Amino acid sequence: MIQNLNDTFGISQHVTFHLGHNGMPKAVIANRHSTAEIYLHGAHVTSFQPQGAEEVLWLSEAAQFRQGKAIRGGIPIIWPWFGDHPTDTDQPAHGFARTAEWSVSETMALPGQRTKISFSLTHSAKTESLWPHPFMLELHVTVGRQLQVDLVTHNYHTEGVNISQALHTYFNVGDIAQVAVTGLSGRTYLDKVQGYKEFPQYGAIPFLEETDRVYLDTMDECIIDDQALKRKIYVDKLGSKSTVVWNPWVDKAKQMGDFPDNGYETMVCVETTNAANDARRVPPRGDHVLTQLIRLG
Ligand code: TA6
Repeated sequence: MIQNLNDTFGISQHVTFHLGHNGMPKAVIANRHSTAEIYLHGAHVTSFQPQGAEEVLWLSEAAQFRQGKAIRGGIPIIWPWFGDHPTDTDQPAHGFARTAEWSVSETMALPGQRTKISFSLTHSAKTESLWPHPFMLELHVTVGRQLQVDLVTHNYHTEGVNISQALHTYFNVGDIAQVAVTGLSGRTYLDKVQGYKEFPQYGAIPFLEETDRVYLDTMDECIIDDQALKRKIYVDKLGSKSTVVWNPWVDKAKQMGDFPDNGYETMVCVETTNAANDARRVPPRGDHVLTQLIRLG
């Protein structure tokens, strides 16, 4: 399989394919700007590292790379529902895209020595059993000094379909006690930790306890100000009016088997979403694009 992937999609100075953790296939992007890694399992970006910089994404040391399990960290693709299934509690939280086996559909060397790789997931009997709608999902990952991730929903149905989704990105930080997220001041958020009560956001978001918030009506760029690593991570977006900010903190970290007990100290999630009142209706035979843009300041 790896040889076939390299023969078909490999591009020297840009893309090669390898067996990663637990023998799972992954694409390795290496160009003059950055390196990145994407597993075909879940079309899951697990690393993005601009040349000369620290790793930008957080990946759990206890992540389980196996069928049916989402990789903990990186950029999980949450689709076609965010959070618990709207009606059926037996369904997996955060949908099925992140545990599905995707296919590589295209690789390209772009002008300016950037690299683009695309993955696709098409409806099947298995997906129909979970979600009775014909679709094709694409993930485009463009690696330059900036990382651009586009999640494209193609509705193959003759009727519209409702989705909620996220690019659920885990960012690597030096010390959560010295991190603040800015860009959401003046917005309203639903606080999952307090039964989804609504609160206004004044100023920067500090991390002093479990933090799990859905910010509403925001097209804002967020900035992760990391004093310990002396850097800022800029998280911009398109096709989204909601942003989730999450840190599990001590107790929740302990409850997750694929998350080190102290892992909360070096990560924060800033998620580009269509969640809560920002769920989207994709028109018949229509598309919706959710884009996240990540760069260092
Ligand atoms: O995006 C935040 C959140 O919804 C949290 O409530 C927590 O459940 C997190 O996602 C991780 O969910 P997971 O299913 O990946 O363990």
